[in-house]
Amino acid sequence: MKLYYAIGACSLADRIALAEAGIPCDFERVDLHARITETGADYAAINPKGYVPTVVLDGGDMITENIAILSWIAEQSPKLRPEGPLGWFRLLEALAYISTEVHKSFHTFFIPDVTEAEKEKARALATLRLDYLAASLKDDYLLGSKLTVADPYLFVIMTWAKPNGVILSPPLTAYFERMKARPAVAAALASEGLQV
Ligand SMILES: N[C@@H](CCC(=O)N[C@@H](CS)C(=O)NCC(=O)O)C(=O)O
Repeated sequence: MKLYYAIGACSLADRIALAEAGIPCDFERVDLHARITETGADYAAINPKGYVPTVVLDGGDMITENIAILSWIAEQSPKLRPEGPLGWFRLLEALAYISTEVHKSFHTFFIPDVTEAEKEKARALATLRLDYLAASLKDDYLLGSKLTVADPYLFVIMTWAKPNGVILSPPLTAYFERMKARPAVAAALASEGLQV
């Protein structure tokens, strides 16, 4: 299988989750401005949505959207999903919150020529969304004592906080450091040449 990614983008969540799951994968970098991959392929022809992540499975089927890709990884690797009768739904609930509330609250920072006032508004919203998670964090990971595929997604968004002036509360700073210390996370960061 192959993951189309951009350096430091939300596709890093899928790279980390794949590493945690021990699922072998090839990686192809996408230049999101030029819409060309590192092999010179036209990215729009691969995924007409034009953004990352995209996964192409060994049989040729394509999956897009972090919620779907991370759910697929969790299905392959049950250790990365919560247990119990509501486990799947707790996972979807967390992935949806991270995608549609936390991830989206960082959107402004990636728009060129955005004003400082707009950035300040975005910081306030991102802080509000993250504060909810800080308050609900009762254990080492988002959904309890073990890592699930929701954690790499939140972690990657948190890597965008400091560079954009979003201050993480102490519980989230501790969570961030805990995630960073995981060998799969460190390896994924190194693969993309990132220091966070
Ligand atoms: N709805 C998508 C959004 C993915 C997304 O926001 N990707 C960003 C990188 S984190 C991207 O590729 N942006 C470039 C663009 O939209 O042109 C998902 O959840 O997977």
